[in-house]
Formats: sequence, structure tokens, C-alpha cells
Amino acid sequence: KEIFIATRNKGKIAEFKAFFQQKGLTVKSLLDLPEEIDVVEDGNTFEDNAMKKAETIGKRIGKAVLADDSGLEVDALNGKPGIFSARYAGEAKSDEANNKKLLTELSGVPDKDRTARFVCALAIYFPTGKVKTVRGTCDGIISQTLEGDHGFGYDPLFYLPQLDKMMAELTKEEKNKLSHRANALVKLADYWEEWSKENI
Ligand code: ITT
Repeated sequence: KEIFIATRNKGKIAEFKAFFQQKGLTVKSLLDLPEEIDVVEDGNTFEDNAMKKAETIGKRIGKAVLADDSGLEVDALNGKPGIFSARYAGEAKSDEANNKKLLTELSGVPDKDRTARFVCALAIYFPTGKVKTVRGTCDGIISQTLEGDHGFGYDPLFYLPQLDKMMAELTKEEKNKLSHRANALVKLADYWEEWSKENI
């Protein structure tokens, strides 16, 4: 059995693969399609954008589809970069440039004021037209320096006080126990059975 995820983000794909492998599901993504399908991500919330991705791709391929819209909300920046996390430093979408910009924006801000959270909205689209969204979050603190080489995106700057580790120091398996994405996936538990029935 297969699960199709409407993403081109290799970091997300690796985490979804680790999660669904345990359920015996094979993960396919936009990287496995021969054609490029454009999704206009012009929503105002993570949920809106996740739904747009799931619906656009689901209608095109005629299958149940899962989509992830996620990002980082930094309190000292009034919730920025938020839904613009992927292109914080510009359309080129480089993790390095985004991390550098975040450090610059937060320069001079003391540790106690560097609180932040990762947010993940997941949308499931079923060919019946039904769409369901859920949200997972994960709290942390933006560090002053980059550390760790696992994960992707802002993980090398995201400090987890309860573990005394950076998100980028965790293995996929460790991250999948506590991340915003993991917390959202757990909330979709009721839907995997329905998914399996539709994708025999
Ligand atoms: P798709 O739309 O193809 O899924 P994308 O990278 O454009 O890929 P988003 O619009 O949802 O996806 O942006 C997510 C960005 O938020 C991502 O590029 C990272 O910068 C950040 N992000 C999300 N989840 C993260 C995580 O687990 N660790 C670190 N950064 C994360």
C-alpha cells in the first residue's frame, strides 16, 4: 500500500518515510511524478495552504493525498516567518540563507526572549471530496549559533530545553517522537484505516 504526499521538500519526505514505514505504507511524493503540477500557495494560514496542496494534487491524480504546510513562529518577531518560512530570505529557498536571516533579525535579543514554535498543518484529501486538516506544534528556543547536521530547515537553530539538544542533533526517529509534524500525524490516526480502504 502507498501513501501520496504532495510535497517536493526532501526533508519532509525523509521524515514521512520513516513514520509510514512502520505502518507498512510506501511513501510517494511529487518528486515521483513525471510532470510538474503547480500549486498556488496564497492562503493566509498553514491550514489553507495545506488544503490547497492536497486538493490541487488529489484532483489531478485522482487519489487520496496528504499535504504538509509548516513553518516557524518566533515570538520576538511577532510570529514571523510563519507561513513564509520556506522563502524567508527570498524565493531561492535556501535553508542556509533563511537561518542566516533569522539570526540577523534576532541579533541582540536575549535567550529568554527567543521563544518559538514549529507549526505543522496536515491536510488529507479523499477522492470523495472530503478534506480534513489538523495542526501539531513543538515549542523551543532559537539559539545564537547553528548546531547539528540532521533534519532540515531551521532545525540547527531550534533548541529543545527539555532534551538540552538542538532539533538538528536528533535522528529522524527521535525527531518523529516529538516534532510538530509527528504531533500532527498522531492526530490523523483515525484516518489511516479509511486511507487503507481507498488505496488497496
Ligand atoms: P512543499 O510545499 O513542497 O511541501 P516547502 O519547503 O515549500 O515544501 P512549506 O511551504 O510548508 O514547504 O515550508 C516549510 C518551511 O518551514 C521549510 O522549508 C522550513 O524552512 C520550515 N520547516 C518546516 N518544518 C520544519 C522542520 O521540521 N524543521 C525545520 N524547519 C522546518
